[in-house]
Amino acid sequence: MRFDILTLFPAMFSSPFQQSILAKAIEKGLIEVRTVNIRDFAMDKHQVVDDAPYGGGQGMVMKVEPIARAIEQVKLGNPSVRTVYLTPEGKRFNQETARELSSRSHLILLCGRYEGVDERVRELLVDEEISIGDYVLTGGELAAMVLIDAVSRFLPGVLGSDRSAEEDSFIGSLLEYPQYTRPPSFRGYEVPEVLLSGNHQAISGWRKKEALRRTLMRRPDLLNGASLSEEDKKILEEISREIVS
Ligand code: 9D3
Repeated sequence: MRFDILTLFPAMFSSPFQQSILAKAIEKGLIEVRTVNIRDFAMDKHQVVDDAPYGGGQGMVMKVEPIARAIEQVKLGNPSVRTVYLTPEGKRFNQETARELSSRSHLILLCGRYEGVDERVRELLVDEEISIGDYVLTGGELAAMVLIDAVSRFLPGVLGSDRSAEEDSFIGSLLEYPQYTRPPSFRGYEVPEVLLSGNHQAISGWRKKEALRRTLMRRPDLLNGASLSEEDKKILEEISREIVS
C-alpha cells in the first residue's frame, strides 16, 4: 500500500517511519510512504502557499493552486488514487475506518495547516475528510501519522506472522485483562497467584473476569455493543455484587 503525504512540514515524518513495525513494513515493501512538500508546487518565486481569507477574519488559508498541482502530480502516476483530507471537521476516525482504508492500494493524505484549505480544494479534489478526535491539533500531520499507523496494521505481514489486527479485542468487544511478567514480586506487589499456578482453566477464568471488570469500570459503553455470553453476564453480576459489598 502506498501513502503520499501532502504537507508543508515533510520533516515531521522522518522518524516515525524509521522505527519499529512501520520501518520493517517499509523495508519489506508492504507499505511505501512518501512526502510531497506543497511549497514545491507554489506558483510564484517566493513560494507562497497561504493567503488571507476573502471576507476578512483571522488567520490564513492554504491556497488552492499549489495543493491542486501537488495532487495532480501524484495522480499522473495513478489516476484512481483516493484523496483524504485530515481536518477537525472530518468524520471521526476509528478502527472500522482504518480497516476499510486498508483495502485501498494508494492514498493521498492532505495535511491542513493554518485555518485550513480553500473550500475549492475540498469540493474539487478531496474524496473523504477525516478527524482523529475531538481535540485541537496544530495541523493534520500527526493525524496522518495516526491514520497510517492504524491502517498499516491491517495489511498482511505488517504485524508478526502470529498476530493480526483482526484479532485485536478492542473494537465492539472488551478491554484486555491485566498482564504481568517477571519478577513475581516487585516492592511487595505480587503477581496474582493464579497466573503462577499452571492451572490453565483457572487462568482463563481469572482473565475473563478481569477483562470484564476493567471494561465495566473504564468503558461501560463497550458492554452495550459486546456480544456477551450468559456466563459473561453472570460474571458481571458477580463483579457488581463484589463492588457493592
Ligand atoms: C478556528 C476553528 N478551529 C477548528 C477547531 C480551526 C482549526 C484548528 C486546528 C483548524 C485546523 C486545526 C488543525 N487541526 C488539524 O488540521 C486536524 C485535526 C485536529 O485538530 N483534531 C483532530 N483531528 C484532526 S485531523 C486534522
